[in-house]
Amino acid sequence: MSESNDCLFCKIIAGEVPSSKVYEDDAVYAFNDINPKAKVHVLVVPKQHYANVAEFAAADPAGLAHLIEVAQRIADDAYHGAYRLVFNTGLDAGQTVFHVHAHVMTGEKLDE
Ligand code: D5M
Repeated sequence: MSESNDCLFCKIIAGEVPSSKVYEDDAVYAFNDINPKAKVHVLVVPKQHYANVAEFAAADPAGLAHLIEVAQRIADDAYHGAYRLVFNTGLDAGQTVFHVHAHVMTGEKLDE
């Protein structure tokens, strides 16, 4: 479960595909979304490969809490702690990369 051969985000974490890194520690990697939907739009991903947030939560709840803590810190730095956190789950919800990722959208007042 640690890495999936054909996973884009596993390749980004491994440095095999370039990315604009925002933050990294032993458990998570954060980088700017290539197609930003807000002034600051960062993807935060666990280094372990899980297909979606439910799978991640079931396997590693503390890891999910840590990922959210990292998202909070990014928003604290970018825009006084105000942010939108989105986990698209499933094709019909717009998930295109099946390695769980939090979209952290912040840096400005967001549309409602
Ligand atoms: O979100 C997948 C997101 O991943 C989408 O917002 C584009 C982004 N993306 C795709 N490729 C890259 C690279 N190479 N760098 C940075 N961001 C990328 P989803 O919720 O699955 O639709």
